[in-house]
Amino acid sequence: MTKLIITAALTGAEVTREQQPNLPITPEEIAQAALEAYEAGAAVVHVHARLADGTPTQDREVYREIQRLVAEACPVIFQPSTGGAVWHSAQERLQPLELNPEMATLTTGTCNFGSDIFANPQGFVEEAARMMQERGIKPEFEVFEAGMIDNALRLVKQGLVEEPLHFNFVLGVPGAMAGTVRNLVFLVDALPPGATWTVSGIGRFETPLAAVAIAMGGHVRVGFEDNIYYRKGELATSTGQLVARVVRLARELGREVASPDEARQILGLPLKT
Ligand code: KMH
Ligand code: ZN
Repeated sequence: MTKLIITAALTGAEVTREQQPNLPITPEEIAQAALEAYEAGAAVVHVHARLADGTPTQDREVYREIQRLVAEACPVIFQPSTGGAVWHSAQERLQPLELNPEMATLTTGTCNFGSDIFANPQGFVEEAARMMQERGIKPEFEVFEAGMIDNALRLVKQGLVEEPLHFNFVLGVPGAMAGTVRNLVFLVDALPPGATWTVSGIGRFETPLAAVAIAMGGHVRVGFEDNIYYRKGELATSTGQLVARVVRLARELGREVASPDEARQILGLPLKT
């Protein structure tokens, strides 16, 4: 089976320090969390920027500093968010793409997100896809609802994205698809040949879906953006701790873990070293 790519979602836009005292916020803290996640086995870091007071920001200069410090710290694939927070404007959300990262996320449809709406109208999706294509940035399609797969395939027909595609199934966000094994299997079945996929189980869905994805030949995302607990009632100490558990699960299930360069090969990205 292909080696397992572990993505560490370090900060997100929603979790607060009050909820998770170890949440990395400053560029230095995010780079340190990236290093810990890399040392534990992560090949990709999914990054959201914050201002010093914890407010989510899509400011390219904050992302630039994070990108620089992460690259100094370790050779992971840097994957900034174009999702931002639900209240960010489309233009704010596109700013990290100006840094030409190897990858970036792109959600290909609108859905409920807790009591908010995560708006991704077609015009925004096409503009983001075009910008990524022009800059050679590989999209990771964030799928919160099944129709988002179809919309990613539409981008292929429009000539805005080249195959092979890479998807992340974000399962368990209140208001969107639940974190069930049935949903994961259904989504994987809907993928085109040659596509790669990872799963982000939100909250209590994180570890069970990680185990299923490892067994199915998919990839896994964990981290404070998705889940702040190590187990029920016990906060995790770091995203690295959550990554380390995925590595142990993978070993038990006979799956080797991909280095960043092995992940680049699996995802069809140019090698760095
Ligand atoms: N914060 C969510 C509203 C992404 O990073 O691309 C969107 C999100 C998706 O986290
Ligand atoms: Zn995100």
